[in-house]
Amino acid sequence: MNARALFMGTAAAAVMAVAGSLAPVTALAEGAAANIVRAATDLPAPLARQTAETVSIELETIELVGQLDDGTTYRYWTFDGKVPGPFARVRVGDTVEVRLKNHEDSWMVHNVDFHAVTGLHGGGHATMADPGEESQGFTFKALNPGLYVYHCAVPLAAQHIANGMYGLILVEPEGGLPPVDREFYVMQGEIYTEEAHGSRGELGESYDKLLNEMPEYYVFNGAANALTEGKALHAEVGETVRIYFGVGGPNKTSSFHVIGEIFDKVYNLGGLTAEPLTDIQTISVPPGGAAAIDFKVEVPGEYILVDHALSRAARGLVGKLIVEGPEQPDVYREGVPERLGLLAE
Ligand SMILES: [Cu+2]
Repeated sequence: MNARALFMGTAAAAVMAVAGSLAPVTALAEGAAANIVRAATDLPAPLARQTAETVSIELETIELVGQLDDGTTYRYWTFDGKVPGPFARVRVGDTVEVRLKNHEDSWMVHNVDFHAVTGLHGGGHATMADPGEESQGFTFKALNPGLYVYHCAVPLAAQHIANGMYGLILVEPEGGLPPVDREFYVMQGEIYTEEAHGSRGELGESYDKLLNEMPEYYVFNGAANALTEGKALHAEVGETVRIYFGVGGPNKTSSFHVIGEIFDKVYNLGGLTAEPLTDIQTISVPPGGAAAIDFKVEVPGEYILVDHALSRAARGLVGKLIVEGPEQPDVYREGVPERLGLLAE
């Protein structure tokens, strides 16, 4: 299997970026900023194979000016031009060949450290690449199933992560995960700009705020309010959904919550071999950590993805899951009988 198969949807996302931004933010006057938001639907399908194989992951580190907020841009450092980087999907026992190239227009050295790797720096040592260079790469055996973060680990790693260099790799257990109707890919991060939240134009990074852990922006999939409007998550009443949720960080633990829903199952901390937690309201996901969350959507409406440290919502950390279908008054309806006149007789 090649990287294209592993990262199905990346090309489609690139086409969408060219065709016009689907992000809720409006076009900038200069029109030069890229849409760096990776769609929550941009992940490969379950592998559905019974045997281990040799698979390839090919990444390119790209620095580019992207749209951070309405009228606001930022120079992102990315894997493959989007935040988060591509969702990698392998199976336990697979032998994985990782190749990393650093785009010639980069200013910085980059690499990649996969938490799914057992070995030196998670591959970080073998993937160091100067601008315009390709690293020697590395090969690893996926020993432990789970949902893992990967990230750039070039010093100062916190800076590379804050600028967008993180993603998830799923190592499917034998037999895979229980099937669901829809799978989504969501990651949380922080951005430390010199200018205050809400400033317009191209913002610069603040080293002081980074070291003091005082971000101006909090983001799902790279930009303020990115997973709303044209990039909201969608499902139909009665479907089961799974969110692969990770925190790039670099610093803040997420108290991930979906307003109006209860997580039926949580693969806590990304562990896929223990029994999942059940009936959970909010999960705690540390930087460099992840969780898979399953729930059935029983009632139509707009469900809001948040970090329940809710001040962060005002700094960009809001997403939406839009559920369509017939009303389910047995599960939820507005009003109580006497207020609706139903007890009149
Ligand atoms: Cu980097």
